[in-house]
Amino acid sequence: MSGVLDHDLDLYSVQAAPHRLNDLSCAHDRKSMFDRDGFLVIGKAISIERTQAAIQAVDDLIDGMVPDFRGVQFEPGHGDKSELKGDARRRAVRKLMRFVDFDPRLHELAYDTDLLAVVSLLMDGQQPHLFQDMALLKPPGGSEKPWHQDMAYFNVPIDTPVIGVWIALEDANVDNGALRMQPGSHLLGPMEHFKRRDWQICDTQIDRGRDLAVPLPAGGALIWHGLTQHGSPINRSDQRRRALQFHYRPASTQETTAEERMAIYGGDVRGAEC
Ligand SMILES: O=C(O)CCC(=O)C(=O)O
Repeated sequence: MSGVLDHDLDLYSVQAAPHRLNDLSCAHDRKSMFDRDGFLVIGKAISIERTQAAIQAVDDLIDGMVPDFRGVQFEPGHGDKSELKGDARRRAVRKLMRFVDFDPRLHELAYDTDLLAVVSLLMDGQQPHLFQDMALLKPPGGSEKPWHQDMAYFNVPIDTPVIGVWIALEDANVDNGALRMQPGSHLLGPMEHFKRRDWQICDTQIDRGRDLAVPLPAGGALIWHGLTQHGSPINRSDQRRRALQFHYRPASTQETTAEERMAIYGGDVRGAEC
């Protein structure tokens, strides 16, 4: 394991989120739970066959089977990436970006009709538009994703109902870097973010001990509101924790500018302390 622990361990709780819905159909009468907690946990969102096909698709993209695909990002500290081959290369990748148009197996997951029906419901019936797709692969030693709100990354009006969907391609648990959520934190509104270990909420602003870990089996999903505070610690195990993440906004959303976003979320821009 190559990861470096550069943050307080008590930023992340080990207490598991209690409510897990069986499948996507159960989400249809749980909008009030989503509105209260800022997230829903689904035990089985896609089949094991589709998780396996997705893992193969991710490996194919990492292995260079689709020459035009350029969205591979590595964990820090791996030297010359062109020298990395096979399993060593796959285990060095932190994320893939913008892959849906490069692989039909991943494309069909992002546009799954059962999933989009839930996303639309959580947007109060608006039509979802996929605007970001990533694979977050957190290999053994894979680095922390500090606490943040996804809205701090997106140039959209502040009241846009952005929905994030995170699908576990293999079991995620407290040791290999399952996501941590602050329940109800979307109701606190936008938080200032700072460029520290990442683009993140200041560690001193995190309500320590209130967060929940969200372990998921392969094929499970976590669906959250764009203002819900979340993050994930370093992967301290020798197991991988591969996941897909999709972000949707209403198709009618008009983009804003980075300046407008930073006027709200940019802690340093606003002269705030961290
Ligand atoms: O997958 C992870 O560990 C973190 C994902 C996340 O929170 C993000 O990219 O917004």
